[in-house]
Amino acid sequence: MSSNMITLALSKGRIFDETLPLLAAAGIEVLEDPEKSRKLILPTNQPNVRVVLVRATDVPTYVEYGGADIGVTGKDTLIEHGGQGLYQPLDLRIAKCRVSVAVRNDFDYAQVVKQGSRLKVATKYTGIARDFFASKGVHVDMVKLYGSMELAPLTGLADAIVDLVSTGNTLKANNLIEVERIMDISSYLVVNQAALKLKQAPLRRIIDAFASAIPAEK
Ligand code: PRT
Ligand code: MG
Repeated sequence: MSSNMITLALSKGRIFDETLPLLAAAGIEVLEDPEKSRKLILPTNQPNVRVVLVRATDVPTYVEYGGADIGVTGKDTLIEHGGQGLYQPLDLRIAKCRVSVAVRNDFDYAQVVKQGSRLKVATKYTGIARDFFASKGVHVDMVKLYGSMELAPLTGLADAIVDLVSTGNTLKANNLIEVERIMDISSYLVVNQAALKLKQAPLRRIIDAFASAIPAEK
């Protein structure tokens, strides 16, 4: 690989889709559709820029260790990763949602908090959940899950979940209600710190173009 190649890590789905307009502002066009291609490395119209497709939770790791120079990742994922070794120059204000606590309609969350009883929490976001409940003084038993958190309260696996909510439709469809809003989430540009020094000019160009194309605050 030539040393002036810029590798950008993205995950398929909403992050890829919502990053496309920012790439366009930088004059970068991805030449293949990740939903149609089986390739994990996608060329762009710029010979020195390529996109690697990784799991959303792996983006910070790729950038931390230099598997990619730059990436786009949710604040949720960034907090759970820890952010070590990553320069985080921009809140891109895309892929917005929130991290919330949800329970079954018929579960008396306020009572559990008031009485100081233990709460069984299922989540992929154990770091965020631990900090949040510790700050409230609520004792929790944490169950780590990797997906379909909504199922946990319905099957008795947990009393509550900590998960991402955007429209609220998924909670509603599963008879769950949002009882706490922990934090607002959007996606960030993350940059490998060594790459920022070694490939300063091309990375600065991308960072500046992204900055100029960030959607306005709603
Ligand atoms: O899906 P997969 O397991 O492959 O990986 P992933 O879930 O980590 O990736 P992806 O692409 O689903 O999410 C990547 C990032 O998008 C997350 O880290 C968030 O920062 C951001 N994002 C924004 C969201 C949502 N909105 C969102 N609504 N990620 C997930 N959701 C899910 C949520 O988990 C819940 O299941 O959508 C459901 C709720 O949506 P509503 O609209 O019904 O409330
Ligand atoms: Mg998902």
